[in-house]
Order: sequence, then C-alpha cells, then structure tokens
Amino acid sequence: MARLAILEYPDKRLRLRAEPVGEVDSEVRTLAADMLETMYAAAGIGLAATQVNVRKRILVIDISEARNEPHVLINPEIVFAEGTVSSEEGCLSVPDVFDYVERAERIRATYLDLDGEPAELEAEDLLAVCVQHEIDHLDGKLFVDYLSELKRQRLKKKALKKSRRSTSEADRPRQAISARLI
Ligand code: GNR
Ligand code: NI
Repeated sequence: MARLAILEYPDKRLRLRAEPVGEVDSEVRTLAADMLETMYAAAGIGLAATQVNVRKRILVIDISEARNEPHVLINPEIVFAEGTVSSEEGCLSVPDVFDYVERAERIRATYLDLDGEPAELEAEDLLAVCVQHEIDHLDGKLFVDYLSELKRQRLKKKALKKSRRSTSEADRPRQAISARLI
C-alpha cells in the first residue's frame, strides 16, 4: 500500500475529466487500496482518483466514525435523486475552506465493485452528499464552484499566496491532518 499526494486548489489537474474504467484489474484494485490509505491518513470521508492525479472514474468513501466501512465505487453514476439538503462541506483539495452547498438529499448510484460486478448504493444525508461531492471531482468540479464569485476569488487569491509561499512543501505528500473534515 502507498500513500498518494493530494492535489490542491487551484491546481488545474483538478479540472480534468476522469475516464471510465474499462476493466477492473489488479492495477485498479491497487489504486483503490492506495486511495483508501490516503483518505484515512488525511482523515477525510471520501477521495476521488482525480485528487491523486489519476484520470480514472474511481472513488472511495468511509463516513463511519470507526473508519471501518470503506466503499469503493468504480464508474459511479447517479440514477435517481430526490430532495434537497444544505450542509457544510470541506475538501482535502481545498484545505481550510468550509461552506454550505445544496445537494440532493437521497440518491441511488450504480457502479462496479472491486470484482467488476455491477452494484447499487442507496444513500441519504452525509453519504449522499459525499457521493455527489466525489462524482463532481471526477467531472473536474469542486465544491467551491457552487460558492459566490466573490468568495471564490477571495479563496483563490489565498490559495495562490500559500502555494507561492511554500512551493517546495507543495511537492511533498501532504502530512496527515488531525482534524476530521466533517
Ligand atoms: O473529508 C471530507 N469531508 C466532507 C465533508 C462534507 C462534504 C464532503 C466531504 S468530502 C471530504 C473529502 C474530500 O475532499 N473528498 O473529495
Ligand atoms: Ni473533495
């Protein structure tokens, strides 16, 4: 297993669209395991392949307190959505920014599991929000895109300042952060 470096806003690679996985092979399974390790080390509840600079439609999620309920979704698609919920979001690729985003309250997603078998996930509230947040990553979208232009400009300026301040740091894998992002 390996811990992967997480790209940070405003890195343009976060804007690339991920390609569907053709075959769920050992390379895909290794990537999923590395993504889970990376997500747990960073104390996140989800991670999309885009965030670790891989253009494949793979995401991992674990919203459990005990951190022992991993989900791996390959080629996920939302096939049903209802209701609206507004909740505070954070993102490992946009450190230190938290704000409210409106999402569907309940969803059903189809995907391939680690054996390449078709599977379905019904989710509501935090799990539903997380699936939507991660699928957005696979489409090159970030939660800050839903914020006002003013807020986005402000945090982009801050992020650029930070990356100029520590270019050498930005090239190293991010250290585990202690605070959970929820
Ligand atoms: O750790 C994370 N917490 C979170 C909280 C509310 C809504 C979405 C998320 S996902 C985020 C991890 C991450 O950046 N995944 O892409
Ligand atoms: Ni994110």
